Amino acid sequence: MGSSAETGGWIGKRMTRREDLRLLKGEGRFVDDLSPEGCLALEILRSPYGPGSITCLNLDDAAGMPGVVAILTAADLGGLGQASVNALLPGLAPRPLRLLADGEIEAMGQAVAAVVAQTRDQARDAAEMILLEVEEAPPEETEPPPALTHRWQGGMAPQKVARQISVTQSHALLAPMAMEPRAALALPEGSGLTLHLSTQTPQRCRDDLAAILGLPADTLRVVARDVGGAFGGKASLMPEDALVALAAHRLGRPVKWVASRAEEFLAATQGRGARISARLQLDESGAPLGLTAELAFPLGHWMPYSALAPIRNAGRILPGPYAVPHVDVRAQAMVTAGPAVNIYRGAGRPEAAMIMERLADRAAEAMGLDPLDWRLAHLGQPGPLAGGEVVCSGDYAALLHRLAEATGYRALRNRQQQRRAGGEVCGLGIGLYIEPCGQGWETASVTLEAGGRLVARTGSSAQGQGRETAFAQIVAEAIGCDPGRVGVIHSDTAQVAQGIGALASRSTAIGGTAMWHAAGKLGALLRDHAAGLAGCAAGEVRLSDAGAETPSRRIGWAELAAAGPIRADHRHEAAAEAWASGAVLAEVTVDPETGALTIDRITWVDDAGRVLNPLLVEGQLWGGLAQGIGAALMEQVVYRDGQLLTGSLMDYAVPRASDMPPLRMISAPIPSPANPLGFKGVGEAGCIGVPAALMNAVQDALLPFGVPDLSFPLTSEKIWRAIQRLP
Ligand code: SMO
Repeated sequence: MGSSAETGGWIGKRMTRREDLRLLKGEGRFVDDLSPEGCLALEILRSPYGPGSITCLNLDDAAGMPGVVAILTAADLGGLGQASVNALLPGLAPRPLRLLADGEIEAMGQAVAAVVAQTRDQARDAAEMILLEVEEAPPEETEPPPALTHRWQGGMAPQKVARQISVTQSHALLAPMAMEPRAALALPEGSGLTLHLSTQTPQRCRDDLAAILGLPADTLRVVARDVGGAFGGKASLMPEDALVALAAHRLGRPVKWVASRAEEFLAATQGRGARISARLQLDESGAPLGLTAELAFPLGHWMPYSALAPIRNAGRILPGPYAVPHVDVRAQAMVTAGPAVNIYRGAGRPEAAMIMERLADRAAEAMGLDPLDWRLAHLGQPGPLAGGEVVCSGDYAALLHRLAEATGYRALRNRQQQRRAGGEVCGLGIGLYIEPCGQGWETASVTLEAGGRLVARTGSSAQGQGRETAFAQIVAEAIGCDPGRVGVIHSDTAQVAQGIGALASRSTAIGGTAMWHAAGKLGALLRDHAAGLAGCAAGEVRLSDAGAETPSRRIGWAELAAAGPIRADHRHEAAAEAWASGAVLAEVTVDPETGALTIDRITWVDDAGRVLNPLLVEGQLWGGLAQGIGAALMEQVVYRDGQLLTGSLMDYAVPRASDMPPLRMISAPIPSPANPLGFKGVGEAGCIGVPAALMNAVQDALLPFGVPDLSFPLTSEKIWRAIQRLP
């Protein structure tokens, strides 16, 4: 396949993003930038009440409002099909999305009616004129049975336990905070529709919409041109997307909906929210013998496609990077009276890392060891985990040694003792993690088109990661041309009929591998073609940015393309998952008077496998770190008395540039054997290792105060109360 040695070395090159000039010049095209002729606006009436029965839904006043074209309620939705829910674990009774509440309200914020009007303001005004009365149900007295239970078990249960370490953690619900809120625009076309969606999964959205609307999938085209962030919040089809499609299909006119930020807080999917209890059994030397854990994950009141991914990820990757010969993990997922809880950057991996990292620190404390030393003594190896998953590669000891060396860890510990003696409150925290990066398949094609340009089409989508830059590098490496010759097309089902999209940190490992194979196949076709033209053997042809070099002459790209396009396709099915890993050290100082936390520095040794483009990797690490800091320090969705207190960015804190700490990143790549290029995932890592390191650092800082286990977010109030021994 590609002859990387002699051609360019595009893989590993620090290329700037080809996407950026367009975006920086304001030439990005997000859904709300599109306003076709005669486009109607859709706005949604959401229940301001929690669970209960709808006793009155009167549209009369709203229907007479200026500009109103139609109002949809559940009564108009007969005969619709269902979206899919990924059966990642057995035994789930799925609750797929419903477009509008039907008789019962299951959660505050649930959509009750959709108003379509000439303008957004008119639709909004009319929605306010709908009379909705709900008889709220009394709070449930008994917990309903879980929607799903699952157990991961493996290894021999320990016989003789010397000590048991217990930790319980509650994770706040988080809002996946994309800069661009969700948005949908549907245009009737022939017997079907074109949908512009802000989504991570265009093809699956098309298939789910086809099922819901009862239309053949090939009459629907889903396009996601620019997507302004997603983080899991746009990974699955949402009720509003389907409402827009339905309204446009019924009315025969373009219809658009763009979520307000308030709506995103009310009704977008949320992340995290689990409660986890775990116990690590140790022998007399402090070595782990077994891990038992109970995971309780909320689901919200309906289930998007990936609803089970977080609980499955959390359960299957325990005990993480440690040598624990026995695991017994019991998980349950509960339907709850809130928005759907779905994947959010990390998707279960942060929860698993958090519990193991706290157990590790507590175990070290119990054994009178430094947290680094306990870890170094009890690291596992890549290969099978006790619960059955198989980690492809990694060297956890190397990560920790590198981290200790780079930070001067032992000296930092000495310095901490001195600072403590001087009355300062300061801590060091390690976060060690493993991170599986997705399974399944992805598609790619590469075509030599008229004029000599190469066009790569990928089923992976993009929401700001730099996909076009990255995949052009892969094609250039495989073919031997310059990346500038390669155009990359994605996120349009008319151009790429089959694909999965961008989620689970899978795009480069799986989508990039598909692209590598497709480009390799095209290279072979091109060499054959050039050999025919030049009358030589294919083995004598070398491709370069100038075209095909043959013994007799050089055939330029345009000439190669002159007889018509030449295309190669590949569908890559990953035989195994690629597992990234990393180690983070957080250094923090706490002001004991106020509880205010300062992150003095974060050092991060990261094994993201073979690095395709260091600039893109660093961007992903930085972004994940920002969201990891958000989760650790400030973000939480708060409900009180059934109402949402964090309904705007005035109330829900997200990190700002000034919250970013000094960061040192050290790349320690071990190529993954799971794919030919050795790629692993990287996009979610910052949400996995960084929060765990911060938690351990804060708990370490508070050790002299004898503080019990804390939960995120570590607000100054929470830290101050802990120091003051207040509840
Ligand atoms: S949380 Mo990601 O979009 O799999």
